Amino acid sequence: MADLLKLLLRVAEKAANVARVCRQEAPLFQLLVQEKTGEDKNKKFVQDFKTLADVVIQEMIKHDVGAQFPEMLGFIHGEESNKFENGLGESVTVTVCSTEEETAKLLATVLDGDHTAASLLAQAIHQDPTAIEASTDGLTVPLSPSELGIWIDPIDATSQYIKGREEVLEEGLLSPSGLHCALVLIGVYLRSTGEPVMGVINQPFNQKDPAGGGWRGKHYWGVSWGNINVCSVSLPKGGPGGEQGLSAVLSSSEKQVVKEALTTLCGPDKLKYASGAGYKILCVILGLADVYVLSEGSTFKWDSCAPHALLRALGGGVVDLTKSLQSICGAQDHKTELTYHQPYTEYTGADRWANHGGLVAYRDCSHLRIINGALKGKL
Ligand code: 2IP
Ligand code: CA
Repeated sequence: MADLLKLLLRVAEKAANVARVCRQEAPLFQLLVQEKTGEDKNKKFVQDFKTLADVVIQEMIKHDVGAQFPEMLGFIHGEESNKFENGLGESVTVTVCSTEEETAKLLATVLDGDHTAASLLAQAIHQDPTAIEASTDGLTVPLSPSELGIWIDPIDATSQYIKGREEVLEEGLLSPSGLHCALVLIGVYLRSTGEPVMGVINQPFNQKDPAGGGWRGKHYWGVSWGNINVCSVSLPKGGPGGEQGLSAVLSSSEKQVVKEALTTLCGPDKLKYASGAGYKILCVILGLADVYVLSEGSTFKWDSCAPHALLRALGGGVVDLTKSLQSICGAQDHKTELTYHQPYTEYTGADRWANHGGLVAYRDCSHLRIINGALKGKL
């Protein structure tokens, strides 16, 4: 498990480099932000450069993990399909090839011959990232790669990534929108039970280098299995809620009834809104909010798996809100925790993997009980 963790930290850093390069290199940036008009709207390569960047990152992670742990191939999933259609109507399967040149050649076919963009992207994919320090020495978990599966969200909060607003982050404060909400999320779950056992979160745009103007990222990780609970984040003392009441973070599109119930519970100052499902769970992990409540099924397994593992390592978790409100013993009932191994067979496409019952992310069980009490009978 320590080797898998080191590898995931490395590939997440590579993914963050690709995300940064797509914003830093003009030919890629233009593809990323361009408005689609007229005829171009129907060309899939133009329509979906962002999707291509996502697919390329996802395939790179599959490629690198599969090379070191072949038993995991077939159990590495993500949001995107790697089948593309170029402007000529040809179908292309995007994969990471063994050399940078081959990858560039393949990408050029999806980018309708834009060799500059294809080469820049291939270069970022094949580049070795700077070493990631993680004190994983002595971390032994009795699980083998053949028991595990992976969920990847190559870039969560894509709209913030594309808008690209730069914020100066203040220590200890939640900042509702901007580039810092974009996260690379890699979660590992147990195939037999679906529990999340390891998570890596990479924030590609954490701090802008005042000298060079480039961005520095930040990463977080956690492992949770049986009595082994290790997290790169330490628990904040008291947190923003502390004795003064609970703080919550919501999506700005949350239902009015939930907004009202939580305004009553937390008070207007302790109820915050932020973009990105992954970023909102990260806020709970970092103690910038006590809970993240979502009443809709608008998140997916790839959004929640990685940060869920970190919360478990800290003694918290992520429950299905609908099930949690129905359960008699609330937080004591572990059956309400989200799992990652089984699709909803009554749905098709991405919806098979949605967290349909909504969710509550929490660090402390007592907070989950308070949320259950405040929302019971209201949804
Ligand atoms: C999205 C992204 C959105 C979030 C949505 C996710 O993933 O995190 O920001 O909505 O649930 O699925 P909201 O910000 O309202 O919480 P992606 O950006 O990868 O599509
Ligand atoms: Ca997402």
